[in-house]
Amino acid sequence: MKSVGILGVGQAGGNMAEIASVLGFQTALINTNQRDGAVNTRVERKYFVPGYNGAGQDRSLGMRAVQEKYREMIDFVLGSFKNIKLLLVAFSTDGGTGSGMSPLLIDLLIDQLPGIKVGAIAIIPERNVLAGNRINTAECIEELSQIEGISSVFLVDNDQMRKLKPQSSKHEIYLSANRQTVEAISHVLKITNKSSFYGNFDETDLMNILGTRGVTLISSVAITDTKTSAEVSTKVQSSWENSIFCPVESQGVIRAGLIYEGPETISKLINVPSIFERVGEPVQLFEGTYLSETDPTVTTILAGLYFPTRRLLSLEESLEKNKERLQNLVKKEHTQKYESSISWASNLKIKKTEKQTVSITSKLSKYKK
Ligand SMILES: Nc1nc2c(ncn2[C@@H]2O[C@H](COP(=O)(O)OP(=O)(O)OP(=O)(O)O)[C@@H](O)[C@H]2O)c(=O)[nH]1
Ligand SMILES: [Mg+2]
Repeated sequence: MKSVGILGVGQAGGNMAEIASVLGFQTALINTNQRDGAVNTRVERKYFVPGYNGAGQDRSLGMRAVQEKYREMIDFVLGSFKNIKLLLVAFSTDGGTGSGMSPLLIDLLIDQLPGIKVGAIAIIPERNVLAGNRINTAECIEELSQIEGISSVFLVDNDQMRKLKPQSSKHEIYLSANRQTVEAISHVLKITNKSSFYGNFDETDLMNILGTRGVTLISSVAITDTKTSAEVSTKVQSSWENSIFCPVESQGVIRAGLIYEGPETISKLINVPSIFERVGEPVQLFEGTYLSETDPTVTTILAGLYFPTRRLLSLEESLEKNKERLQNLVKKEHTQKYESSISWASNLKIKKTEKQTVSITSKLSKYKK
């Protein structure tokens, strides 16, 4: 059994948990909307918050659901995962349910799950989403970044997938993003089960890295046909730009993993200081070398990174630019009135309501000659 569990919250979280189930993770989901969660058939354990029918992009509704039902939610989580070392709560930051519930829920779970670290898989929306979604993301990330005892936060960037596949439908973007995220985590877990003569990367190493507070990124890159250390370093560094996670923006990785799989000849080209030049040397590095005749691949895990200010500002900027227009739009909701210029014409439609009955005798006399 894998030592990482995935708890999906809200629709995107449920979809992430669905793929995780397929890849053999222990999973569960929580939603305010039963119909959304029902489609994730591979997830066996589900908790639907009674009395809710979705949060309609309203984070405060999601948050309220936790305030009302946190006891049930904690019990549900305790009963859903067995022998895990890390629980990752997956959700989108721009909806209502997952975005509103998750920071508070994570904060509570940190103290309520003995011996289990709690981290997050938080989805950042594409650049073209509308104001309401941007506001949700900004609020959610701010709350998430303030949680004291939190472990790794994986920031899944839907925009990264859009860059790779500009013509895809939303659905394809979501599915590929979910798959890549769960595969990256699954890949590093699988490595911990392999043995090597030359340097094992074991589960304790991995948990040490993933237990780090801050933003975490996992990336893998094939280094087939590379001839120099500099080329290898460049390829590894560009894998940090092209993974499904928000690209690294600044120095400051705290703990890292560096795993090489492939033939021995190419393993000699790995030069740790040169690889880490861009992000700064971490406090601790956990290495693994697995010699085989497969394509040479370097997998890196960078933990303890700063939240990517530039990426988040790109979401906030358009709010700032449209501040007045947005404020006016919202004000208008309650102030707007339509005044018709033809109100006089309403009289045209007034029917005489009371019909005067005329007596038979008077009608008869009217026709009398
Ligand atoms: N990567 C990924 N992103 C998704 C997926 N589904 C939705 N999203 C993102 O999540 C946003 C919508 O959030 P949902 O997860 O549907 O919201 P929710 O948590 O269910 O909250 P409410 O529907 O408001 O109650 C979209 O704008 C996308 O950014 C998914 O399966 N994968
Ligand atoms: Mg939903």
